[in-house]
Amino acid sequence: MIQIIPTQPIDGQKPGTSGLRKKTRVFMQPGYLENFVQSIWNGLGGVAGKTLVLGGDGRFFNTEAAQTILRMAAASGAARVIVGRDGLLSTPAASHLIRSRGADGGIILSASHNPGGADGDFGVKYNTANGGPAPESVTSAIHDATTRIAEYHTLDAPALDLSQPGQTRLHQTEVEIVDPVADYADLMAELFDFDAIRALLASGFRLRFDAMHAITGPYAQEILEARLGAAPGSVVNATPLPDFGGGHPDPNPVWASDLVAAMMAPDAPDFGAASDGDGDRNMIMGRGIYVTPSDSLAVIAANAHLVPGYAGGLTGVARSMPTSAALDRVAAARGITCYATPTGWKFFGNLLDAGQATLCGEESAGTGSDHIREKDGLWAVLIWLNILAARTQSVAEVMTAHWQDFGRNYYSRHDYEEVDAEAAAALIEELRARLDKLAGEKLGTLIVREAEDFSYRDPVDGSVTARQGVQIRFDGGARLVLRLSGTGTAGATLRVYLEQAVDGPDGLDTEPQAALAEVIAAAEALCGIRARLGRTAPDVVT
Ligand code: G16
Repeated sequence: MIQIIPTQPIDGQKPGTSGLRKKTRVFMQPGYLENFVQSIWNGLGGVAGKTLVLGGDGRFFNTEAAQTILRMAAASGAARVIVGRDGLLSTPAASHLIRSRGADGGIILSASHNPGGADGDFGVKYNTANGGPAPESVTSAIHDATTRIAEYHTLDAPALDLSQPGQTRLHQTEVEIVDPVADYADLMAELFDFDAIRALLASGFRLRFDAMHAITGPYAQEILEARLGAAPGSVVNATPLPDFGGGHPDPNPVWASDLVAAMMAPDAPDFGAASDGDGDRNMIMGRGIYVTPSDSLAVIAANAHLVPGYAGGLTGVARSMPTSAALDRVAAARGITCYATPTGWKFFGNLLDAGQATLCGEESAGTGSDHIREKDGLWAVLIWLNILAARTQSVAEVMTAHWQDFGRNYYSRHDYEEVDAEAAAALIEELRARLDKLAGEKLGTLIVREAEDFSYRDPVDGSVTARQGVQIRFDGGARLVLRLSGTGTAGATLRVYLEQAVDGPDGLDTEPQAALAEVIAAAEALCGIRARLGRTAPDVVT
């Protein structure tokens, strides 16, 4: 029985860098999720007759939200909803399912790397038929719909049993429950040389994959342990939990400190990796070495031809603007174009769809390719394993050789989290007002070469996205970027991105924070971040 429930617009339902993210309790307020979901339908011009994919990362409220969305899709006449068993799908698996099943779009329930639980964060994002995050034109239409909503449609129906794969029906909508892992694992087997990886793992090579009690546990157990033969127990924290075991499922040296400790120990495994809440981010380590996401992207670009799925070479590569220029060095050496986009995976979609880029990545631990339209944590792990198998070198040896061949871009990001939103916005606005006059100014020991507020013109559709971060380049190869995060749910997060390029052959093995000391000092000299935000140090250093 369809129910039409009168409602009113709720303030603040504006999708950010990656969908709508709020405190879980905000999403649990009566009508909050319903308003946003109905606004997605309205922003799309309705879902009658459409096929949708639905799944989430299993965080607290995932189950209830999936049932609500199923009822709302059925009440609005969707022809079919393909849903992961128990309402679960990793973000990469959802992207793949949308593409492989020719769906019109999909809803992913996740706040990604943000903590979960009743007091944590929840999120909803809409992906389009190409499998990628909705572009700005679609998210603005959805936001617009949230400001005009007057009613939502749902069903008076009991919860569906989503625990077994199969077909069922809700009102007039076909609901297909699928194994969340199988299709994705098959795709990985097509891209990579599983025999070579299996041989590597059989040769005594040890790995540790930390699923951080998030969605990739079952995926990693199936692919790494069952299909590739990694020793049982190689996948740790493998059981997804609604609150991620109280942890912060963000694969970086701070939040995955257990993995870092294991990889820095004398008896460390050969390879270590982690993924985030919804499985799209990755962290790569070798024995005694952490690989920055920017370096990982560059190494993958330089070695992709060794991997079956990319043996034909790369058409082009892309990185987000704050990501280091290590990728640019590889692209220049290989004679391919390297695009710099704003932060947000959605900006890679057009380049991937148009065949102008094969490989994309971001400093925020996202790496992926044209196999889907999201970043992909386990894909990054598998391409590294395939490269290590093909090169018969350790991670540390691969990195040393890479820096010798291409030069090195020391890189770090300093985050000031949950700071006063007005103070952070004022800091950025004042900086913007000074940009025209910065060239030639001395900040600490560094001289500004050029300064800009990054603006992106999409080479495929010509759309322009402005005000995407302050970028300052210095004489001598240093770069500083400042921007406010678009994924936080409390206060503001200021991200300070620091880079120092060294061409080599000398100076390639300095400790990164030491190599970046002059840029760190220049950032303070520029705008007195710590004093203005009332902090003595960044909260997270990656
Ligand atoms: C999301 C986006 C990424 C972006 C990251 C950080 O990642 O998909 O493209 O780089 O947020 O964005 P911000 O700096 O605005 O917080 P995820 O893994 O959270 O979906």
